[in-house]
Formats: sequence, C-alpha cells, structure tokens
Amino acid sequence: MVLNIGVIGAGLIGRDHIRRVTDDLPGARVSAVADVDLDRAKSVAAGLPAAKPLPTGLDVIADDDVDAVLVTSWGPTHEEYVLAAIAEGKQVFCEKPLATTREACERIIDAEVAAGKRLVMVGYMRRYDPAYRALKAAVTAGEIGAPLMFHSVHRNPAVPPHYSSNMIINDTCAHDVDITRFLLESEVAAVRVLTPARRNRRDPEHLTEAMLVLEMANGVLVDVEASINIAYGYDIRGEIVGETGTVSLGEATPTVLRRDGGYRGQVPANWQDRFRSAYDAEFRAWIAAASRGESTGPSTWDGYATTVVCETGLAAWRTGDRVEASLRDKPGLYGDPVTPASHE
Ligand code: NAD
Ligand code: ISE
Repeated sequence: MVLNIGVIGAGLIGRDHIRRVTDDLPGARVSAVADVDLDRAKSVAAGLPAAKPLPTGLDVIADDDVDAVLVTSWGPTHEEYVLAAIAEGKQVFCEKPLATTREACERIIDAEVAAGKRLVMVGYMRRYDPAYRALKAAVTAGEIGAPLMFHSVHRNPAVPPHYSSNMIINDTCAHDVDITRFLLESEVAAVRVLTPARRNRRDPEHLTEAMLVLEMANGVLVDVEASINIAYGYDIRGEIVGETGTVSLGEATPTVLRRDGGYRGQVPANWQDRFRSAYDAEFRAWIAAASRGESTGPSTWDGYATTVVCETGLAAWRTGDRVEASLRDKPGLYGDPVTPASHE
C-alpha cells in the first residue's frame, strides 16, 4: 500500500518533508498540497508526480485522495487543521508546536480522547536522532548512575525576520523541553528564565540569548542555553551529569582534519543538516504507523506538555519569577499517568 499524504503549508520544512517523502523514503507519496499562498501550492504540486494543489488546508483534509495529513503551516494555524483531521478520522503528522496555547492543545486532547484512538504525531524529531538515542541508552543502561543534571545547548546561526522575542522560548527551546522530558522520563515542574543584561549588538531589539532553568518533577535540574543569532553554525549540545559519570552528545562533524599543529571539524549549517537522519527516521515511523491506521512517537500529550512549559517559561521571563508548570490529568490514551512515554 502507498500512503497518500496531503500537505498543508509548503514553506521551508513543508518542502523538505515533501522531498523526503517523494525522493528518499518508500511507502508514501504526496497527493495534495495547500498553502495560503496558492501559487506556491501550485508550483510545488506541479513538481511532484501525483499531487494536486487545493485551495485550503480543509480541502486537503476532506479530499478522498488523501489518506493522511501533514501539517507544516505556521504554529497558530495548527489547531484548526489537527482538529479537522481528527474529525475526519485521518492520521495527522503536525510539525511542532502542536498548538500555540494550552487551551488549544487541550481542545485537541479532548477531540482525540473522544475519537478513542491516537491520530496525532507531533514533529519533535530529536527523539529519533541517533545521538540523543545513544545518550538515553547510556543512562538507561546505568552507565552514569542516576541522572542529576542536564545541560542542553541550542544555537542557531540566525532565524527568519518574523522571529519575535517570545519565539526563542516557544519555538526554539520547545525542542529542548521535549527532549528533556524524553531523556529524563519526567515532566517539568517549574521554570525560571535568565537573560543576559548585555544585548547582542547584532540584533539589540530582540531577545536572542536566554537561559532556562527547568526543575523536573523527579528532582533533576536542567539548564537550557539558547542562542538564535550565533552566526558560526547550528550547534546542538547536551550533557547529562549522573551520580558516577557524565554522558554527552558527540560532535556532529563528519570529519576532523589535523594539520599544521592543529585540528578542524565542521559545525552543521542548519537544522536540516544536523537532524536529517532524525527527520527521516520520524517519517519512516509515521508512514509505517499511519499505513496501519495507527499513530506513534510524540503524542498530543507530549505536544501539550511542551506548549504548557513554554507558556510557563514566557510567564517566568516576563515576571522574573520561578513559575510552576501545571498539567491537567493525563488521559489513559497517552499511557502512564505520571511518566512521559520513553520509547519514542
Ligand atoms: P515557513 O514560513 O517557511 O512555511 C510555512 C508555510 O505555511 C508558508 O508557505 C505559509 O504560506 C504556509 N501557511 C501559513 N498559514 C497557512 C494556512 N493557514 N494554511 C495553509 N498554509 C499556510 O515556516 P517553516 O519554517 O516551514 O515552519 C513551519 C512549521 O514547522 C512551524 O510550526 C515551525 O515551528 C515548524 N518547524 C519545525 C522544525 C523542526 O525542526 N521540527 C523546523 C522548522 C520549522
Ligand atoms: C525551528 O522552527 C526549529 O524547529 C529548529 O529545529 C530550531 O532549531 C529553530 O530554533 C526553530 O526556529
């Protein structure tokens, strides 16, 4: 069976996922594309073997030639499309964030619980990255004793012009929040946000550097350093400190050159380069599950928990206070009532 995917949002990551489905992965093809920029949808569809452009995202979801839906439009539009896909009974892959507010995520939880089965996977692809998986495997194997602290570093060379100051927390750090929950198998209990008094002279109008301190429900302490204007490359780091050792992500450089008494490697240029194999793996998993009529990977609950933590982070940033993150009771559909799912 070939899974027919309808795409909503043919921007940067939408086109990257379309290329992935069309050229790199078996088992699926793109059958419809919509974008608020209809010309963009038409030109993207024209370059594909079996896709038609449709006027709106809702047309994509309702279309008989669409088995499953890929939402890659802007964050504030995700709720409408995810709810419509659930109402249609179609599997949906939604790029992060699941939705931009706690309330919107809760409406999606309610709809999915009422449908009685998981239909939504959220694009927190780091869970599929080989380096993060190896980090988690080392902890699970007891290599460093019980984890006590986690340092997470997320550096972007630059961000698009529409990036507002809030986005360093709810768009960039969202990944660190999700991967922290995955690695440490615990929810975030409280958040503090610190920012340097010295502003980055390359963009003094915006918040481009921030440090989040996350207190996990299981007592582990986490710091997240985010820099979204670092210029030198896309640099993702992580180190877990345990009772008897530490384990960190390896360098992402493909080669290390030693000459003239020195050595040199490469820093990935952007998220597409750094996480290519993670995006491929998450899509392989989604295509396989959706073809069986099932969902997998980061769930609506994971999307909800991360959005709540990011909202809490924004409140902590505005007030300068430590703010507690409170989640609603977890429905049985999403597994263990306390611990985030640990498999994917
Ligand atoms: P983008 O601006 O390049 O593309 C978004 C596209 O959606 C644009 O073509 C826009 O015209 C279209 N669009 C907007 N509203 C729409 C609507 N209501 N219906 C149909 N189309 C609509 O943005 P992007 O960088 O591709 O980001 C898209 C989403 O993917 C965001 O939620 C972002 O957070 C997420 N993202 C995730 C990752 C990751 O690493 N997982 C990386 C980049 C972006
Ligand atoms: C972008 O939306 C992503 O999701 C990238 O993975 C992240 O590194 C970047 O900061 C975000 O803007």
